[in-house]
Amino acid sequence: MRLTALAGGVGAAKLLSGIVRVSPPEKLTVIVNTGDDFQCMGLHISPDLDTVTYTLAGIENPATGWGIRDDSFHCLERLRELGADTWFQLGDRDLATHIFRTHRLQAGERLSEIVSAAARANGIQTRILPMTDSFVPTLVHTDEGTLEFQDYFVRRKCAPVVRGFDFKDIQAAMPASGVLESIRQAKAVIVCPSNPFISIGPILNVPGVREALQTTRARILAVSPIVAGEALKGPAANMMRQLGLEVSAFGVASLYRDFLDVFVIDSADGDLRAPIEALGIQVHTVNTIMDSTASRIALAEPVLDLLS
Ligand code: FO1
Repeated sequence: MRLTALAGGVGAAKLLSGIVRVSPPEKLTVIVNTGDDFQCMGLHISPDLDTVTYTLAGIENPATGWGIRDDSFHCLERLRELGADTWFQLGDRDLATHIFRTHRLQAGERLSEIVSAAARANGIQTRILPMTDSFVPTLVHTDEGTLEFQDYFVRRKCAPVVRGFDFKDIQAAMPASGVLESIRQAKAVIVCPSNPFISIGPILNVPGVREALQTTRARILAVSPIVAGEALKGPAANMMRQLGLEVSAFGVASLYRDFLDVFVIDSADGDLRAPIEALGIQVHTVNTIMDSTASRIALAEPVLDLLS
């Protein structure tokens, strides 16, 4: 079965690592958010692409979800000694990825080519695609003005109140080669349990992607990133609250209702089945908390069953 997944960072990477343990990794294409990308110390950082790549390679840092396991921070410490602003923690081995990517981008290569090269070098059989080769950074409109995403997320620790989002220059961006085809030609599409605004939102805003999801013959399934009114990780619940949306799996289902066939929600949210079904979406309840390899597989299995 040919599968395509839309992915943000940590939550998506965990589910994908379960999926590739129980189905052929080479049949999976992952379209990854690049709205979090930014320049740090002259380097091009792609947090979600790296989280997905490191996790599928089995070298992710399990404590943070981002960066490389057991990495050291000698370079960052030295930069701090030199008086540099070091609010964004770049590990030594992680830095190699950013240097590799930045150098090749400067030489004129496309981001998607560089991502493929890194995946190959990491022994990954799954196809990883950035949503676009263009730089379309997420801008967060807040009560303190408009902030670049990593400024809002890491430096300001999501403290400003969110009023909305923009993805700079996205109307002029093209989907990376293979993005639309992989949605149109897949047997099924999985929307990973990622933040609907800042992880899945940018992908849906790449020209042609939402239309491809609305018109594909693939069955489309999403896993809720909200469980019992809280986000599994990150600021999704706060953002929903601040934007005046219902903070629940129902709130997320409403955002995807124009293309979603099946919504997998946590067993704790069984009472939301009827309202979500009333949106015309089939509902399946299961434990969606992925706190071990076994629980990643235990979520991946019913997801694949529902799609086969
Ligand atoms: N997140 C943090 O909260 N603090 C950091 O210092 C940090 C460093 C970092 C370095 C490389 C990388 O790929 C990701 C990193 N992240 C860090 C995570 C990242 O900024 C966010 O988790 C994602 O953008 C949200 O999906």
